[in-house]
Amino acid sequence: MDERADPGMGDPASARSASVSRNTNETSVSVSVNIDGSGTAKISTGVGFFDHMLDQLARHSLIDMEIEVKGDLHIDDHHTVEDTGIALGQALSRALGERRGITRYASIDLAMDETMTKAAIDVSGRPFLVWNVAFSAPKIGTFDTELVREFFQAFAQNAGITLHVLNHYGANNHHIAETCFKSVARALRTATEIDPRQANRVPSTKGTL
Ligand SMILES: [Mn+2]
Repeated sequence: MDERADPGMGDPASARSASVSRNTNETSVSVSVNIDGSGTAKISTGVGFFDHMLDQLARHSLIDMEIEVKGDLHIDDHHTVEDTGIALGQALSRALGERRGITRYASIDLAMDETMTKAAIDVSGRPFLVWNVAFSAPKIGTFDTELVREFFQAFAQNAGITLHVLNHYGANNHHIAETCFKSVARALRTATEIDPRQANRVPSTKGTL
């Protein structure tokens, strides 16, 4: 495995951005993020439904994301989805740096038509996923619904965030998946934003995250 990181050294010291390239025998992933962006997305994973979900993640987190993946889709979508989650999580963690000044905690109950999903985030440095989402079908089009969890597991682990996702109810599996991405996006936006009341402090009594 070859992993290279650009911690954004060429950017101003205040810029919260990072790039990660991750190459294995299964996938080649390039990710760039800018936390203080406007939600612009340039996404190409070769998996249409996943591109649609990542678009939502960028748009509603206001984190600019460029994601290009070439994966072993002749096998299935699993490696592509998981490795995108790993690289995106690593890029976010690097962009957050020592996590100084962040709001840290956020949660939202997000409605979409008949579906309601909660995401609660602690940008803690401690990776943890609690996943309480059930799909009523194994596929959305050609996309395996179980990969939604795989993505968020890889993302939370590598971003160093505690992430709880709870689907309260819903009937349509596309809506259930989409509310997972949108609720995480909105919670991520708030939790990673600079809190002006503690802009130069690490938000922990330990002094480190
Ligand atoms: Mn949709």
